[in-house]
Amino acid sequence: MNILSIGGSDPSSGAGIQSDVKTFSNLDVYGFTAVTAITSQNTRKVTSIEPVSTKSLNAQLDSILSDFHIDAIKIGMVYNSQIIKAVHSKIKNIKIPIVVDPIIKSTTGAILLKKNALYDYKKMIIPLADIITPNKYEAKVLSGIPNISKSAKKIQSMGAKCVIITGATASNGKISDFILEGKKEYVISGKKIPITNHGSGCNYSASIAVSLAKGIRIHSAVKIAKDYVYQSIKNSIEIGKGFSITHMDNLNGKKELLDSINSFKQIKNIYKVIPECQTNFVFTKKNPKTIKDVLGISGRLVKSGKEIITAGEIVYGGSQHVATAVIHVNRKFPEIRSCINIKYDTKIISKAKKSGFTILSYDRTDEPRKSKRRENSSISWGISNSLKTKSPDIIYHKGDVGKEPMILIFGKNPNDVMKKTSKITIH
Ligand code: PXL
Repeated sequence: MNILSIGGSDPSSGAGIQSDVKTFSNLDVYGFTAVTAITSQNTRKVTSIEPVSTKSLNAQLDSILSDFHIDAIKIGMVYNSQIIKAVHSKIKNIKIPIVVDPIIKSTTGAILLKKNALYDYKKMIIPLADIITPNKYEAKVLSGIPNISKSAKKIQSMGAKCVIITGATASNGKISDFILEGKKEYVISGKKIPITNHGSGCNYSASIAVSLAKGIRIHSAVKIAKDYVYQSIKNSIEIGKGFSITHMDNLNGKKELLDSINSFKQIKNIYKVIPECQTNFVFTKKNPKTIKDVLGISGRLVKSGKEIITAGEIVYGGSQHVATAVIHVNRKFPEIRSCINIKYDTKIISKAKKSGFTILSYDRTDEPRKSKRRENSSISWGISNSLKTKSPDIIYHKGDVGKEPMILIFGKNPNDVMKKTSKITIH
């Protein structure tokens, strides 16, 4: 997949085309850019803005459009009327999804769309949009209407097919986006992190562009974008003296986990160790607090005949039980960050003993009734009760009424877990 981002250069790489290239890359898409303006800014202020010449912009767009297949376009900062006209005339006949992110002011307060260009922006950029993603402030500037629903309708009447007003409302730690998709209106809420960051708006619209390129429906695209922005704010870095810059870490973690899942699938006869409740394979960030800090497979590794299929995606919060187990072990042994669950088998335990593994176990029938009633509590109880002074390679239990016996294999990283699994399973 290839996406073209048309927008301003931000030398701090917090926003603009530099940020978009990072987002595309994080989401496994190749990013092209066409620079509309060169801004000079850091995390505290914008000190200069120089739009590029239309000749240069046209040449950049020609270079990209004449050579590459493009799956979607994102339009960000288009500073003045000349830039707007140039973008419009090059893009207007292109039949690929276009996301327009109206950039009016920077986080630090600088004007990024000239006031006298607003008319041309509404006439020439908004109609290009399959999706437009103004925040509440930008929606009001574009429509002149403070009411969210009316404002979205007004922007749609200017020619945008779908209008998403980000951060339309916020209350009780939630932030909600308002979506007007054709005639349908709906709201999608997510957790709010109450800090202003540099880059979150760009991250949102770039993620939406990736989803559109992949043919993902708007409702899901919004959820994915909200999650991406949430993670990027959570991981934001105080790299300068002003606002934090949104950032994604542990994406290598995702790749590491994926590689190890693929190697796990290649272990001979490994389908035999997949339990009834299926298998999850997890990798946590450092210092995890909740399962949202742990990468896991949303639909687990499932057995189909002698084959193992990854059902779902590798996402934060993708596992409940195995993630809970690794969080508990990680609290006592921070070097342990990965875990997999496989079917209980005495032969596997004997083999692990022979390999010198540190093996712990707990008896679920010993769990106090009070604890059992709490959702997801057995694993917390079992792990906390079994941990000793040495970090475990394996923790197992032999089940309880209606509960399947299980082996959990722990390691520093997914590759470590995969290797241990390969060593002790019967081939
Ligand atoms: O965050 C919006 C934005 C987009 N594009 C560029 C920017 C900014 C904010 O500073 O500088 C080039």
